Amino acid sequence: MKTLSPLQIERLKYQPKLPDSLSQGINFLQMSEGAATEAVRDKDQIKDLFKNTYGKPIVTFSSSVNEKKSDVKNVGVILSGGQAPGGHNVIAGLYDALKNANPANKLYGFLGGPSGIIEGKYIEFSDEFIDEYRNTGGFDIIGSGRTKLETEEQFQKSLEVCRNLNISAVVIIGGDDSNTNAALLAEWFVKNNTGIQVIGCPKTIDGDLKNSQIEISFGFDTATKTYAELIGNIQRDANSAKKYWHFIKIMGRSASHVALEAALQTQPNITMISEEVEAKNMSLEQVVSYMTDIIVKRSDNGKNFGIAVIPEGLIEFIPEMKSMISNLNDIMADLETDLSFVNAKSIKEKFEIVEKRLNADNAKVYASLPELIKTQLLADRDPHGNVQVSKIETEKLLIEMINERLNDLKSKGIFKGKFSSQSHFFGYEGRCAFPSNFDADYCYSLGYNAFALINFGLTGYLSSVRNLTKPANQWIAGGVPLTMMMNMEKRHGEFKPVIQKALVELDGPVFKVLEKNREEWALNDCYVFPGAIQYFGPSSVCDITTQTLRLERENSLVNV
Ligand code: FBP
Repeated sequence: MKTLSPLQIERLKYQPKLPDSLSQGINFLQMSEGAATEAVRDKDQIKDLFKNTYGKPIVTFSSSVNEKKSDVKNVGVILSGGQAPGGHNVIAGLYDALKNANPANKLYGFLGGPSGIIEGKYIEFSDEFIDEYRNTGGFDIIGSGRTKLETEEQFQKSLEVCRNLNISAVVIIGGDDSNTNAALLAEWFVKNNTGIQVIGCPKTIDGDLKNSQIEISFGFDTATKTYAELIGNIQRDANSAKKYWHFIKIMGRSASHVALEAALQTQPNITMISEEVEAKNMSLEQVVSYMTDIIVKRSDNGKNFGIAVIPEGLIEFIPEMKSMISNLNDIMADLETDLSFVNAKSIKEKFEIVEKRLNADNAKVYASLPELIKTQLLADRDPHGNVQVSKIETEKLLIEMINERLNDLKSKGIFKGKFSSQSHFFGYEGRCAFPSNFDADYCYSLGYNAFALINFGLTGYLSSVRNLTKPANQWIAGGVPLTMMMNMEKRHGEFKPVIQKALVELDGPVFKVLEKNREEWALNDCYVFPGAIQYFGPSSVCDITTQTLRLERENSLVNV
C-alpha cells in the first residue's frame, strides 16, 4: 500500500479553478476566430513545409447557451521532454473535459514519452487512476521521454497505433522541441487524410515557450519558487557563517528566465544573464573579470562571502564558447559513428581527435578548457542535437578561473581577503515539486481547454490560456496555431523547422529590474528569503504569480 504524505492527502482534494468560459461545461462553448497568422520568421520555408496547417487563425472560446454535442472520441496523451510541475493536472483537466463532453469518451496515455505512440505502449485512464495523481508533481503518471517524432516510419507507426485504439486526437504536452514534434505530426496526419488531430500544451520550467498568446509555459511558476526558496535559505546560511561564496547554477537549457526570476525573488550579489553576455560579446575572461571584481570589492568591505547565480545555459552564450559548441555539435553528429573516436583508448585521444576536427579558433578555445569541462562537452547530445548543458559544470569552471585570478591579484597585493567557495546546481529539485496553486489551476485549465480545441475539430494548435495575472475565472481560453511560432534553425548540422525559443529581452521590464538594482545587490546584502511555496493560507502568499509574469503583463501592449 502506498504511503501518502499529509500534504499529498490534502492536495488530492484541491479543486483547480477554471476560466469562466470553460466552467459552464465543454458542450456549452462557442469559438471565435481571429485573422490568418504567419510564422514568426522564415515564412516561405515554413509555409512550404506545413502546406496543410500553415496560417490558421488564433481562436478564443466563450461560453454559449446552445449545447454542442459531439461524437464519441478516443484521445491519446503524451508527456514529452523534461518534467515540469503540473503535468498531472493537464492530464486530469483533459480527462475531466473529455468525460464531461461524453462519459463514453476514452483517454489513453502513451507510456515513456513520444516513443509510447510509436511502440504502442499505453494505458487507459480511469477515474480511480486519475484521482491518485491530481495536484501532484512529477510525470510518473505515464512517464516522459525525449524521442523526436520526425520520420515517415515513426508517423506511420503512430498512425497504426492510433487506428488500433480508434484514437482521433493526440495531445502532446511539451516544450519547444516537443511542440515542434506536434506540428510535424499534425501536418503529416492532415496530409495523409487520417482525420487525426494533434494539439500541444505549453510545458517547460525553462519559461522559454512564450509569446503574446502564450504568456508562460507551465511549471515555471513552481520551479522558480522552489529555486528561490533554496537560494534564500543559502543566502541566510552565507549571511550567518560569512565564510563562503556560493556559486549556484540554475536550470534553464538556453534562456535565462529561470535564473532571472529566481534572482528577482531573492536579490543575490551576482546574477549572470546569458543573453546579456552574448549581446555584450563578453568573453569567458570578461565574465570572470566581472565576477572577480565584485568578489574583491565585497572583500574590501570585509565580506568574504556572497551568492552568485549562474544560468545553466551561460556557457553556450559566451560568443567564443557558442561558436566552439556549435562547431562541436556538428562534428559530434559524425563522431558518434566514427570508430576511431568511439573506440579511442583514452579521453585524451578523444580530445585530440576533436581538436583536429574543430576549426583553428574553436580548437584553441576547446584546448584551453579544464579536462573536466572538455569531457563534459563530449557527452551525448540530446535527441534534438543539443549539447546537454545540465551536464556541464559551468559553476565549477568559473570557480576555478576566479580562484586563479584571485591568486594572481593576491600575489600583486591587490586582493587581501579570503575566497572559499561552494558550488550548487539547482535543477531537478524544482521540476517535480507539488504544483503551486497557480500551476495547479493553469495546468488543469490547459488540459481542459485542449479538449475544447479537439471538440471544435482543430489540429496543429497549442492550448492557450491567457490573462494569467487576473483571477482564474477571468482567464481567456483558446488556441494558437503552432506554425505561427516556427522558424528555421540548425539542428544536427541541418536547417529544420522548429518553434522559436523566447529568450530574455534585454530591453524588457524583467531584465530592467535586475539592471537597475544589481550594483546595490552586489555590494550591500539585500537578500530576500521567499520561504517554501504555500498551498493553504492567505491569498497574498498562496496565489502570487512570478515577477516575470507580472512585469511582462503590466508592460504588455497586447490587449487581452
Ligand atoms: P524541457 O525543455 O523538455 O522542458 O526540459 C528543460 C530542462 O529541464 C532543462 O532546464 C534542462 O537543461 C534539461 O531539461 C535537462 O534534461 P534531462 O532531464 O534530460 O537531464
